[in-house]
Amino acid sequence: MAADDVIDLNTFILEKLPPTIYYIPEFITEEEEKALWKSVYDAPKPKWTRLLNRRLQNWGGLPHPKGMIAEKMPQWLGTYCDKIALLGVFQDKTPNHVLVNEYLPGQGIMPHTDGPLYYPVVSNITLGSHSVLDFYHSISSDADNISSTGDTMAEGHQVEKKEDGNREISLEERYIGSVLLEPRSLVLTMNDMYENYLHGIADVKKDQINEKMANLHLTSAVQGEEKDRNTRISLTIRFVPKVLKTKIKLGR
Ligand SMILES: O=C(O)CCC(=O)C(=O)O
Repeated sequence: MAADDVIDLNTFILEKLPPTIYYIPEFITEEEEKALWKSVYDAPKPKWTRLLNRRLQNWGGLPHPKGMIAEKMPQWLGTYCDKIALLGVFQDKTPNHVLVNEYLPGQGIMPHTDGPLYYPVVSNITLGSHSVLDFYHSISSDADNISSTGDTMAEGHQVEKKEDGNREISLEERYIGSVLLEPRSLVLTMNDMYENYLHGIADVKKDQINEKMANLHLTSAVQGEEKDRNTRISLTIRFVPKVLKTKIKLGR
């Protein structure tokens, strides 16, 4: 998508999933993708946080219930915060927080909701490899993992008690569909889909393209095809409304 192209979001809405998800292919150019990739790997080593199953970088500050102490967004990310702000999905706000996730083949993120620290819209740019974002019904907010990293949920088989009985509902049964994330694409998740559904990425090394992927018409993939995953970088771009005005004072 050229920098001055006007994006009509209606063209990119995914009708097969609950409202509202937009999938915009080729949101950035190959040159932009290369430059972003280089900036991620040029970041100082201490910028990386290593989790059990992936690494991440946090830009813009650390979101906290009492408010985020904002840090200046570097220009290489600020450009995309501005570009996404122009889509209007954050109303008059400009995203002020970016999480960079690195996934090697076989790494994923446990199903989770993004929780109340963020304005309820999330945008994700994909670099490098494709991946598959899966969505699940959430049946109880107590049992959901309200975390911005998707890592506090116990690994393994996840089941929850149904409120009206004893039967447990497995994650598999709560699965509603997926979005194939191709390199350079942007996905926007908001409304019911943000508030009431979990999203996650399976820790697999390849994906079988299938009819549960709600955006196949907007991708180059063919049903039945098997795609190997390579290293993927995602930029999760959000707006944190509660920012502390006071700066931390060092010394006297
Ligand atoms: O990598 C992605 O596209 C999803 C990342 C995510 O869900 C998160 O950072 O909370």
